[in-house]
Amino acid sequence: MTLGPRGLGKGILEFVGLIIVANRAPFRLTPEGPVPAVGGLATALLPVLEAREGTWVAAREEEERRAPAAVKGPVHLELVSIPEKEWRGYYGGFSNRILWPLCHYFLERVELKREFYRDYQRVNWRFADKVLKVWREGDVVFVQDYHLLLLPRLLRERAPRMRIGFFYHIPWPSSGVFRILPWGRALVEGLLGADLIGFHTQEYAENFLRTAAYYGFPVKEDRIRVGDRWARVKAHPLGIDTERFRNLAQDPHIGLQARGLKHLAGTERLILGVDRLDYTKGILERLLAYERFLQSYPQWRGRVSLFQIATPSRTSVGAYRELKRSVDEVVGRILGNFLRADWVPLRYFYQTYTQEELATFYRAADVALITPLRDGMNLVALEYAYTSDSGALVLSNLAGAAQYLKEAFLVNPYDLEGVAQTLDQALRTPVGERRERLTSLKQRIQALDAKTWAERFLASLETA
Ligand code: ADQ
Repeated sequence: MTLGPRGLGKGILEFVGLIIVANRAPFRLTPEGPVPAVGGLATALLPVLEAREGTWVAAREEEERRAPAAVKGPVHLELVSIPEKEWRGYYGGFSNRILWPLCHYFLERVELKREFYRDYQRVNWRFADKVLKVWREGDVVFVQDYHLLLLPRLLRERAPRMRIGFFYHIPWPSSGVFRILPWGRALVEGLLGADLIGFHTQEYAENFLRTAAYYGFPVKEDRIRVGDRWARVKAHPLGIDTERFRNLAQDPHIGLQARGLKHLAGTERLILGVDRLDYTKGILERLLAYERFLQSYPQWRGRVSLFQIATPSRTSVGAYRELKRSVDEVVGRILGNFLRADWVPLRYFYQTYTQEELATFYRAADVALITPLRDGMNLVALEYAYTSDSGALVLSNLAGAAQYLKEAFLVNPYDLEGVAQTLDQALRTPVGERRERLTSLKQRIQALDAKTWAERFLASLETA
């Protein structure tokens, strides 16, 4: 499917072409035309793709079956068709009921079913066929994330000279945990088909090196020997589009909206949580910590309000529907216990917003409470710190972002009392100190800019 001309311009590097492979396309195809996807991946990869002869390979999603065959758009898109049953095993099964919980250390949620693995293999083969169809000698292939761990090796076997990069967006767990998978060796071998493998943090990179060593691959510093070649492993953190968020931070219209939102809260201070509704994001624990905070620090009752935004996510997976019910229940309980005629302690928004609307929330909030139980990076923390003018960021020390955002108020998200205490501290911190922390945070976030991320990764791949 062609969404625009190939070869719109010249890239900085001398590649013939670039093929990005990801489970999701950078925009959804609707009968009305392409709708851009919000989030880190599209932001980070579209500019580099547009600047080259770029192709994006992704799975064709159910809702896109009725979309027009060709739509005018920014890049050349190739869709991989996947039969419904295989999609369920590959996506809802192996990706989201095995790899996702395992890599986030939710071992009791891992469902080791062989049929999931078989569908995962089949879909990775389908992706390999599609990539090989569009690949031309010299093209660089850049594969994304945990849905496609087997792909690099499948490509390497059929095109030994292909340049392959891979970025893993979620945590790579300790090797002791990864070994739980009966297919662990095959997955690691699959990934080792790549020349360069990137992770958000040094910790994940080291975990991967140890996992490869466990399966018997010789490891030398940041390199792993695979037959007669070497694969390189690197921490290469992905951040946000800082130019975009700087503009949102300065937009006077959004400033006005933010004041309106603060007025709606009706309290001295506004606390904000923004997440996909996912058990790794710690929404339930955060609500319990907030409940504890209202109990332990009664002086804040009537003076603070928590706005929790939860984006609907993976609603076809049972665990996510159960989580929704539990969150609804705790929201109801907090409101039942604390709501007063003149004070709404908590507002819960179960919906998706535009980036402008999210920026409005960021600018209105005095404190962002970002407390995932595990997270590869967490871009919301970066977006908040970059957009806020005088707010405080309370951040989980189990998010990859905590490795970089040292001036945040770091918390252990499992320690409800500790979160409540740090929330009190953040609320009491004078504006001067909050601004100083934000200035340092913004500098750190600038260094992780998403628009240069892919260029930097591809430059490392050249020399890998
Ligand atoms: P996610 O788990 O999706 O990403 P995150 O990094 O926080 O988590 O990115 C979420 C994105 O969605 C943000 O850009 C945010 O603005 C947007 N978003 C969230 N709620 C929204 C809403 N209600 N409406 C609109 N947009 C919303 C995975 C990994 C992370 C890793 C990223 C990037 O799990 O750890 O940081 O990939 O590699």
